Amino acid sequence: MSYFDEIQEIKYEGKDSKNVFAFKYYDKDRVIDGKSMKDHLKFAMSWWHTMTAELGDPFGDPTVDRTYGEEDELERAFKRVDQGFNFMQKLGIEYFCFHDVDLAPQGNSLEEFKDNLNKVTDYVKEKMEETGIKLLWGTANVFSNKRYMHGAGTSCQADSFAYAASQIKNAIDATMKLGGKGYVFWGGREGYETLLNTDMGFELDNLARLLKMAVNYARSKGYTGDFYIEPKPKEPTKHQYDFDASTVLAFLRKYDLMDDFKLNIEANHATLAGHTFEHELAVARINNALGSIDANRGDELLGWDTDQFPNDVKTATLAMLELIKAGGFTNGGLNFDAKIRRPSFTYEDIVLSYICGMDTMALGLIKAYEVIEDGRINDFVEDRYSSYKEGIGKKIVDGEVTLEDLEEYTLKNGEVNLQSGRQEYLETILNNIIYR
Ligand code: XUL
Ligand code: CO
Repeated sequence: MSYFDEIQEIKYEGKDSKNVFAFKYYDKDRVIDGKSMKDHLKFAMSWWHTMTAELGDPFGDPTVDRTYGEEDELERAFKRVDQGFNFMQKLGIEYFCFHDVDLAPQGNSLEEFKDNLNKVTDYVKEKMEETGIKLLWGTANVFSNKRYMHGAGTSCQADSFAYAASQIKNAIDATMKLGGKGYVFWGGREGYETLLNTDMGFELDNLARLLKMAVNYARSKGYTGDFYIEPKPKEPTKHQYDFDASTVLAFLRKYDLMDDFKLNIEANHATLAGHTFEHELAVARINNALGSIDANRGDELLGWDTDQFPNDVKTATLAMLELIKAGGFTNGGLNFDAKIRRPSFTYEDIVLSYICGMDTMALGLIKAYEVIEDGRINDFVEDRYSSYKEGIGKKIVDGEVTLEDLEEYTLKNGEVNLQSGRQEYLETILNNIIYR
Protein backbone atom coordinates (compact mmCIF):
# COMPACT_ATOMS: atom_id res chain seq x y z
CA MET A 1 0.00 0.00 0.00
CA SER A 2 1.30 3.44 -0.83
CA TYR A 3 -0.74 5.46 1.69
CA PHE A 4 -1.28 8.99 0.36
CA ASP A 5 1.21 8.69 -2.52
CA GLU A 6 -1.34 7.91 -5.21
CA ILE A 7 -3.63 10.77 -4.32
CA GLN A 8 -3.37 13.84 -6.54
CA GLU A 9 -3.29 17.41 -5.34
CA ILE A 10 -6.84 18.48 -4.46
CA LYS A 11 -7.86 21.59 -6.36
CA TYR A 12 -10.84 23.93 -6.33
CA GLU A 13 -13.16 23.15 -9.26
CA GLY A 14 -16.35 24.93 -8.24
CA LYS A 15 -19.78 23.69 -7.27
CA ASP A 16 -20.70 22.15 -10.61
CA SER A 17 -17.75 19.77 -10.63
CA LYS A 18 -18.56 16.09 -10.26
CA ASN A 19 -15.00 15.24 -9.30
CA VAL A 20 -15.12 14.03 -5.70
CA PHE A 21 -11.38 14.69 -5.43
CA ALA A 22 -11.88 18.43 -5.83
CA PHE A 23 -13.14 21.26 -3.65
CA LYS A 24 -16.51 22.65 -4.65
CA TYR A 25 -16.54 25.64 -2.26
CA TYR A 26 -13.11 25.89 -0.64
CA ASP A 27 -11.28 28.27 -2.95
CA LYS A 28 -8.37 29.00 -0.64
CA ASP A 29 -7.29 32.34 -2.10
CA ARG A 30 -10.80 33.73 -2.59
CA VAL A 31 -11.03 36.89 -0.54
CA ILE A 32 -14.09 37.38 1.65
CA ASP A 33 -14.34 40.56 3.70
CA GLY A 34 -10.68 41.40 3.15
CA LYS A 35 -9.26 38.00 4.08
CA SER A 36 -8.60 34.82 2.10
CA MET A 37 -10.70 31.76 2.85
CA LYS A 38 -7.62 29.92 4.05
CA ASP A 39 -6.87 32.67 6.56
CA HIS A 40 -10.45 32.78 7.78
CA LEU A 41 -10.60 29.03 8.27
CA LYS A 42 -7.02 28.08 9.22
CA PHE A 43 -7.62 24.37 8.65
CA ALA A 44 -5.47 22.00 10.66
CA MET A 45 -4.91 18.27 10.38
CA SER A 46 -5.08 16.23 13.57
CA TRP A 47 -2.20 13.81 13.81
CA TRP A 48 -4.09 11.21 15.84
CA HIS A 49 -7.18 10.21 13.88
CA THR A 50 -5.62 11.01 10.53
CA MET A 51 -2.20 9.41 10.92
CA THR A 52 -2.29 7.13 13.95
CA ALA A 53 -5.73 5.71 14.93
CA GLU A 54 -6.24 2.14 13.76
CA LEU A 55 -10.04 2.29 14.05
CA GLY A 56 -10.48 -0.40 16.69
CA ASP A 57 -13.57 -0.02 18.87
CA PRO A 58 -14.67 -1.66 22.15
CA PHE A 59 -16.12 -4.57 20.15
CA GLY A 60 -13.64 -4.89 17.35
CA ASP A 61 -10.04 -5.04 16.26
CA PRO A 62 -8.30 -2.34 14.24
CA THR A 63 -9.33 -2.24 10.59
CA VAL A 64 -6.69 0.01 9.09
CA ASP A 65 -2.99 -0.51 8.51
CA ARG A 66 -1.00 2.31 10.14
CA THR A 67 2.42 0.68 10.02
CA TYR A 68 3.53 2.76 7.05
CA GLY A 69 5.49 -0.33 6.05
CA GLU A 70 7.73 -0.20 9.16
CA GLU A 71 7.95 -2.71 11.99
CA ASP A 72 10.18 -0.51 14.15
CA GLU A 73 8.10 2.07 16.01
CA LEU A 74 10.55 4.93 15.72
CA GLU A 75 11.07 4.32 12.00
CA ARG A 76 7.30 4.20 11.67
CA ALA A 77 7.03 7.59 13.38
CA PHE A 78 9.39 9.10 10.77
CA LYS A 79 7.42 7.52 7.90
CA ARG A 80 4.26 8.90 9.44
CA VAL A 81 5.79 12.38 9.33
CA ASP A 82 6.54 11.94 5.62
CA GLN A 83 2.99 10.79 4.96
CA GLY A 84 1.43 13.45 7.18
CA PHE A 85 3.16 16.24 5.29
CA ASN A 86 2.38 14.51 2.01
CA PHE A 87 -1.31 14.48 3.01
CA MET A 88 -1.37 18.14 4.11
CA GLN A 89 0.38 19.30 0.96
CA LYS A 90 -2.05 17.43 -1.28
CA LEU A 91 -5.02 18.99 0.49
CA GLY A 92 -3.47 22.44 0.88
CA ILE A 93 -3.76 22.29 4.69
CA GLU A 94 -1.39 24.75 6.33
CA TYR A 95 -1.55 23.67 9.99
CA PHE A 96 -1.50 20.52 12.09
CA CYS A 97 -1.94 19.59 15.73
CA PHE A 98 -0.68 16.67 17.77
CA HIS A 99 -0.61 14.78 21.06
CA ASP A 100 2.89 13.82 22.17
CA VAL A 101 2.06 10.11 21.78
CA ASP A 102 0.85 10.56 18.18
CA LEU A 103 4.21 11.85 17.07
CA ALA A 104 6.66 9.58 18.88
CA PRO A 105 6.69 6.10 20.46
CA GLN A 106 6.64 6.10 24.26
CA GLY A 107 9.40 3.47 24.62
CA ASN A 108 9.94 1.97 28.05
CA SER A 109 10.49 5.07 30.16
CA LEU A 110 9.88 8.78 30.32
CA GLU A 111 13.52 9.27 29.27
CA GLU A 112 13.10 7.14 26.16
CA PHE A 113 9.88 8.93 25.28
CA LYS A 114 11.54 12.32 25.65
CA ASP A 115 14.40 11.23 23.45
CA ASN A 116 12.04 9.85 20.78
CA LEU A 117 9.94 13.02 20.85
CA ASN A 118 13.08 15.09 20.36
CA LYS A 119 14.20 13.04 17.38
CA VAL A 120 10.79 13.07 15.70
CA THR A 121 10.22 16.79 16.28
CA ASP A 122 13.66 17.52 14.79
CA TYR A 123 12.41 15.84 11.64
CA VAL A 124 8.99 17.52 11.81
CA LYS A 125 10.75 20.87 12.05
CA GLU A 126 12.73 20.12 8.91
CA LYS A 127 9.52 19.22 7.08
CA MET A 128 7.85 22.42 8.32
CA GLU A 129 10.72 24.53 6.99
CA GLU A 130 10.61 22.69 3.66
CA THR A 131 6.83 23.02 3.17
CA GLY A 132 5.81 26.16 5.09
CA ILE A 133 3.27 24.11 7.06
CA LYS A 134 2.81 25.36 10.65
CA LEU A 135 1.83 23.95 14.01
CA LEU A 136 -1.59 25.07 15.29
CA TRP A 137 -1.34 23.48 18.72
CA GLY A 138 0.23 20.70 20.69
CA THR A 139 -0.98 18.70 23.65
CA ALA A 140 0.00 15.76 25.85
CA ASN A 141 -2.01 12.57 25.99
CA VAL A 142 -2.36 12.10 29.75
CA PHE A 143 -5.41 9.87 29.57
CA SER A 144 -4.68 6.68 27.57
CA ASN A 145 -1.97 5.05 29.67
CA LYS A 146 -3.27 3.06 32.64
CA ARG A 147 -1.22 5.21 35.03
CA TYR A 148 -3.92 7.85 34.42
CA MET A 149 -6.85 5.61 35.31
CA HIS A 150 -7.75 7.94 38.21
CA GLY A 151 -7.00 11.07 36.22
CA ALA A 152 -3.86 13.13 35.60
CA GLY A 153 -4.07 16.52 37.33
CA THR A 154 -7.08 15.21 39.25
CA SER A 155 -5.60 11.83 40.16
CA CYS A 156 -5.80 10.72 43.79
CA GLN A 157 -2.18 9.58 43.38
CA ALA A 158 0.53 12.24 43.42
CA ASP A 159 2.87 10.12 41.28
CA SER A 160 0.33 10.13 38.44
CA PHE A 161 0.06 13.92 38.79
CA ALA A 162 3.86 14.16 38.64
CA TYR A 163 4.09 11.87 35.59
CA ALA A 164 1.44 13.92 33.77
CA ALA A 165 3.25 17.15 34.66
CA SER A 166 6.46 15.73 33.15
CA GLN A 167 4.70 14.75 29.95
CA ILE A 168 3.06 18.19 29.74
CA LYS A 169 6.43 19.89 30.23
CA ASN A 170 7.90 17.93 27.33
CA ALA A 171 4.84 18.54 25.14
CA ILE A 172 5.10 22.30 25.84
CA ASP A 173 8.79 22.12 24.85
CA ALA A 174 7.82 20.32 21.63
CA THR A 175 5.07 22.86 20.90
CA MET A 176 7.48 25.76 21.39
CA LYS A 177 10.21 24.11 19.37
CA LEU A 178 7.77 23.83 16.45
CA GLY A 179 6.57 27.43 16.84
CA GLY A 180 3.03 26.52 17.96
CA LYS A 181 0.81 29.35 19.17
CA GLY A 182 -1.57 27.10 21.07
CA TYR A 183 -1.39 24.44 23.76
CA VAL A 184 -4.52 22.38 24.49
CA PHE A 185 -5.74 20.74 27.67
CA TRP A 186 -8.51 18.31 26.99
CA GLY A 187 -9.31 16.77 30.37
CA GLY A 188 -9.36 13.18 29.17
CA ARG A 189 -9.70 11.53 32.57
CA GLU A 190 -10.16 14.67 34.62
CA GLY A 191 -13.51 13.73 36.09
CA TYR A 192 -15.07 11.09 38.25
CA GLU A 193 -17.20 7.96 38.28
CA THR A 194 -18.63 8.16 41.81
CA LEU A 195 -18.57 10.77 44.57
CA LEU A 196 -18.25 7.88 47.04
CA ASN A 197 -14.50 7.78 46.35
CA THR A 198 -13.94 11.35 45.16
CA ASP A 199 -12.96 14.63 46.82
CA MET A 200 -14.16 16.91 44.03
CA GLY A 201 -12.97 20.16 45.60
CA PHE A 202 -9.45 18.85 46.16
CA GLU A 203 -9.26 17.37 42.64
CA LEU A 204 -10.25 20.70 41.07
CA ASP A 205 -7.74 22.59 43.23
CA ASN A 206 -5.08 20.19 41.97
CA LEU A 207 -6.13 20.58 38.34
CA ALA A 208 -5.71 24.35 38.75
CA ARG A 209 -2.27 23.77 40.32
CA LEU A 210 -1.21 21.74 37.29
CA LEU A 211 -2.47 24.36 34.84
CA LYS A 212 -0.69 27.13 36.74
CA MET A 213 2.55 25.17 36.69
CA ALA A 214 2.18 24.71 32.93
CA VAL A 215 1.56 28.43 32.39
CA ASN A 216 4.48 29.43 34.64
CA TYR A 217 6.81 27.01 32.92
CA ALA A 218 5.86 28.00 29.38
CA ARG A 219 5.89 31.74 30.09
CA SER A 220 9.29 31.44 31.78
CA LYS A 221 10.59 29.89 28.54
CA GLY A 222 9.15 32.75 26.48
CA TYR A 223 5.92 31.17 25.23
CA THR A 224 3.54 33.93 24.09
CA GLY A 225 0.76 31.77 22.63
CA ASP A 226 -2.58 30.75 24.13
CA PHE A 227 -3.55 27.88 26.36
CA TYR A 228 -6.89 26.27 25.62
CA ILE A 229 -9.24 24.07 27.56
CA GLU A 230 -11.46 21.86 25.43
CA PRO A 231 -14.78 21.28 27.22
CA LYS A 232 -16.50 17.89 27.08
CA PRO A 233 -19.27 16.68 29.42
CA LYS A 234 -18.67 12.93 29.53
CA GLU A 235 -16.57 10.13 28.04
CA PRO A 236 -14.26 8.73 29.15
CA THR A 237 -15.38 9.57 32.70
CA LYS A 238 -19.04 9.70 33.62
CA HIS A 239 -18.70 13.32 34.74
CA GLN A 240 -15.91 15.31 33.12
CA TYR A 241 -14.91 18.38 35.12
CA ASP A 242 -14.62 20.49 31.94
CA PHE A 243 -18.32 19.83 31.27
CA ASP A 244 -19.10 22.72 28.92
CA ALA A 245 -17.95 26.26 28.12
CA SER A 246 -19.78 27.84 31.07
CA THR A 247 -18.39 25.31 33.54
CA VAL A 248 -14.85 25.81 32.25
CA LEU A 249 -15.19 29.60 32.41
CA ALA A 250 -16.36 29.39 36.04
CA PHE A 251 -13.34 27.20 36.81
CA LEU A 252 -10.91 29.56 35.06
CA ARG A 253 -12.36 32.54 36.94
CA LYS A 254 -12.29 30.79 40.31
CA TYR A 255 -8.60 29.98 39.91
CA ASP A 256 -7.64 33.25 38.22
CA LEU A 257 -6.57 31.65 34.95
CA MET A 258 -8.57 33.80 32.50
CA ASP A 259 -5.54 35.80 31.33
CA ASP A 260 -3.81 32.76 29.90
CA PHE A 261 -6.64 30.46 28.83
CA LYS A 262 -9.22 30.44 26.07
CA LEU A 263 -11.53 27.66 24.93
CA ASN A 264 -11.19 25.10 22.18
CA ILE A 265 -14.80 24.32 21.27
CA GLU A 266 -15.64 20.97 19.68
CA ALA A 267 -18.95 20.51 17.87
CA ASN A 268 -19.82 17.09 19.21
CA HIS A 269 -18.73 17.89 22.75
CA ALA A 270 -21.38 20.62 22.63
CA THR A 271 -23.98 18.12 21.43
CA LEU A 272 -23.06 15.68 24.22
CA ALA A 273 -23.53 18.50 26.76
CA GLY A 274 -27.05 19.12 25.44
CA HIS A 275 -26.05 22.31 23.64
CA THR A 276 -25.70 23.32 20.03
CA PHE A 277 -22.26 23.97 18.56
CA GLU A 278 -23.16 27.64 18.09
CA HIS A 279 -24.30 27.92 21.71
CA GLU A 280 -20.90 26.85 22.99
CA LEU A 281 -19.14 29.16 20.54
CA ALA A 282 -21.38 32.04 21.62
CA VAL A 283 -20.68 31.40 25.32
CA ALA A 284 -16.95 31.48 24.56
CA ARG A 285 -17.32 34.59 22.40
CA ILE A 286 -19.27 36.70 24.87
CA ASN A 287 -16.59 35.94 27.46
CA ASN A 288 -13.75 36.90 25.07
CA ALA A 289 -12.56 33.34 25.27
CA LEU A 290 -13.15 31.87 21.81
CA GLY A 291 -9.71 30.51 21.00
CA SER A 292 -9.86 27.60 18.60
CA ILE A 293 -12.34 25.14 17.09
CA ASP A 294 -12.47 21.35 16.79
CA ALA A 295 -14.86 20.85 13.90
CA ASN A 296 -15.90 17.25 14.26
CA ARG A 297 -19.52 16.39 14.76
CA GLY A 298 -21.27 13.51 16.46
CA ASP A 299 -24.41 11.60 15.71
CA GLU A 300 -27.42 12.91 17.58
CA LEU A 301 -28.79 9.41 18.04
CA LEU A 302 -25.64 8.34 19.88
CA GLY A 303 -24.47 9.38 23.32
CA TRP A 304 -20.76 9.14 22.63
CA ASP A 305 -18.06 10.85 20.65
CA THR A 306 -18.05 9.62 17.06
CA ASP A 307 -15.60 12.34 15.95
CA GLN A 308 -17.05 12.45 12.44
CA PHE A 309 -16.27 15.05 9.83
CA PRO A 310 -18.66 18.00 9.60
CA ASN A 311 -21.12 17.72 6.73
CA ASP A 312 -24.01 19.89 7.87
CA VAL A 313 -23.93 23.28 6.18
CA LYS A 314 -26.53 24.90 8.42
CA THR A 315 -24.57 24.06 11.56
CA ALA A 316 -21.38 25.24 9.86
CA THR A 317 -23.05 28.54 8.90
CA LEU A 318 -24.23 29.22 12.45
CA ALA A 319 -20.78 28.32 13.78
CA MET A 320 -19.03 30.60 11.29
CA LEU A 321 -21.38 33.44 12.23
CA GLU A 322 -20.15 33.12 15.80
CA LEU A 323 -16.52 33.05 14.68
CA ILE A 324 -17.04 36.18 12.57
CA LYS A 325 -18.77 37.96 15.47
CA ALA A 326 -15.78 37.03 17.64
CA GLY A 327 -13.48 38.76 15.13
CA GLY A 328 -12.08 35.52 13.64
CA PHE A 329 -9.13 33.47 14.77
CA THR A 330 -5.98 34.99 16.21
CA ASN A 331 -3.71 32.19 17.45
CA GLY A 332 -6.38 29.52 16.95
CA GLY A 333 -7.70 27.70 13.93
CA LEU A 334 -10.12 25.04 12.81
CA ASN A 335 -8.88 21.52 13.31
CA PHE A 336 -10.37 18.24 12.25
CA ASP A 337 -9.95 16.10 15.34
CA ALA A 338 -12.04 13.67 13.36
CA LYS A 339 -11.90 10.15 12.10
CA ILE A 340 -13.30 7.98 9.36
CA ARG A 341 -15.77 5.20 10.16
CA ARG A 342 -14.37 1.80 11.08
CA PRO A 343 -15.43 0.14 7.81
CA SER A 344 -13.93 3.03 5.80
CA PHE A 345 -10.40 1.78 6.17
CA THR A 346 -8.70 3.09 3.03
CA TYR A 347 -6.49 6.14 2.68
CA GLU A 348 -8.82 7.41 -0.02
CA ASP A 349 -11.65 7.50 2.56
CA ILE A 350 -9.57 9.82 4.75
CA VAL A 351 -8.93 12.18 1.86
CA LEU A 352 -12.62 12.26 0.93
CA SER A 353 -13.64 12.96 4.51
CA TYR A 354 -11.32 15.97 4.69
CA ILE A 355 -12.51 17.33 1.34
CA CYS A 356 -16.14 17.09 2.50
CA GLY A 357 -15.33 18.57 5.94
CA MET A 358 -13.32 21.47 4.51
CA ASP A 359 -15.97 22.19 1.87
CA THR A 360 -18.70 22.13 4.54
CA MET A 361 -16.91 24.71 6.67
CA ALA A 362 -16.02 26.77 3.59
CA LEU A 363 -19.63 26.85 2.44
CA GLY A 364 -20.63 27.70 6.02
CA LEU A 365 -18.24 30.67 5.88
CA ILE A 366 -19.68 31.84 2.54
CA LYS A 367 -23.25 31.47 3.82
CA ALA A 368 -22.45 33.24 7.10
CA TYR A 369 -21.26 36.27 5.12
CA GLU A 370 -24.41 36.06 2.98
CA VAL A 371 -26.48 36.16 6.17
CA ILE A 372 -24.55 39.23 7.31
CA GLU A 373 -24.88 40.92 3.93
CA ASP A 374 -28.60 40.15 3.75
CA GLY A 375 -28.88 41.98 7.06
CA ARG A 376 -32.46 41.01 7.94
CA ILE A 377 -31.57 38.68 10.81
CA ASN A 378 -29.16 41.16 12.32
CA ASP A 379 -31.64 44.03 11.90
CA PHE A 380 -34.32 42.00 13.62
CA VAL A 381 -32.09 41.30 16.62
CA GLU A 382 -31.08 44.97 16.84
CA ASP A 383 -34.69 46.01 16.74
CA ARG A 384 -35.73 43.34 19.27
CA TYR A 385 -33.74 45.11 21.98
CA SER A 386 -34.53 48.65 20.85
CA SER A 387 -36.62 49.38 23.96
CA TYR A 388 -33.30 49.61 25.84
CA LYS A 389 -32.01 52.37 23.60
CA GLU A 390 -34.25 55.11 24.94
CA GLY A 391 -36.66 55.94 27.72
CA ILE A 392 -36.93 53.59 30.66
CA GLY A 393 -34.87 50.88 28.94
CA LYS A 394 -31.91 53.23 28.54
CA LYS A 395 -32.18 54.20 32.18
CA ILE A 396 -32.02 50.50 33.16
CA VAL A 397 -28.90 49.96 31.03
CA ASP A 398 -27.26 53.12 32.36
CA GLY A 399 -27.92 52.07 35.95
CA GLU A 400 -30.03 55.15 36.63
CA VAL A 401 -33.11 53.49 38.13
CA THR A 402 -33.99 51.50 41.23
CA LEU A 403 -36.69 48.91 41.87
CA GLU A 404 -38.85 51.67 43.36
CA ASP A 405 -38.43 53.83 40.23
CA LEU A 406 -39.46 50.89 38.06
CA GLU A 407 -42.53 50.25 40.18
CA GLU A 408 -43.52 53.89 39.85
CA TYR A 409 -42.98 53.69 36.08
CA THR A 410 -44.99 50.46 35.74
CA LEU A 411 -47.87 51.80 37.78
CA LYS A 412 -48.20 54.56 35.18
CA ASN A 413 -47.25 52.51 32.12
CA GLY A 414 -49.64 49.59 32.72
CA GLU A 415 -49.47 46.28 30.83
CA VAL A 416 -46.62 45.39 28.47
CA ASN A 417 -47.15 45.81 24.73
CA LEU A 418 -45.60 42.49 23.62
CA GLN A 419 -43.82 41.85 20.31
CA SER A 420 -43.46 38.52 18.49
CA GLY A 421 -40.11 36.64 18.62
CA ARG A 422 -40.64 35.81 14.89
CA GLN A 423 -38.57 32.63 14.92
CA GLU A 424 -40.49 31.37 11.88
CA TYR A 425 -39.60 34.49 9.89
CA LEU A 426 -35.92 34.18 10.85
CA GLU A 427 -35.71 30.45 10.09
CA THR A 428 -37.31 31.09 6.68
CA ILE A 429 -34.66 33.70 5.88
CA LEU A 430 -31.87 31.37 7.00
CA ASN A 431 -33.19 28.52 4.83
CA ASN A 432 -33.60 30.86 1.85
CA ILE A 433 -29.97 31.90 2.12
CA ILE A 434 -28.57 28.43 2.74
CA TYR A 435 -30.53 26.57 0.07
CA ARG A 436 -30.48 29.08 -2.77
C1 XUL B 1 -11.38 13.80 22.66
C2 XUL B 1 -10.84 14.95 21.97
C3 XUL B 1 -9.36 15.08 21.95
C4 XUL B 1 -8.87 16.48 22.00
C5 XUL B 1 -7.37 16.60 22.14
O1 XUL B 1 -12.77 13.79 22.70
O2 XUL B 1 -11.57 15.74 21.42
O3 XUL B 1 -8.85 14.38 20.87
O4 XUL B 1 -9.26 17.22 20.90
O5 XUL B 1 -6.88 15.92 23.23
CO1 CO C 1 -11.24 17.42 20.29
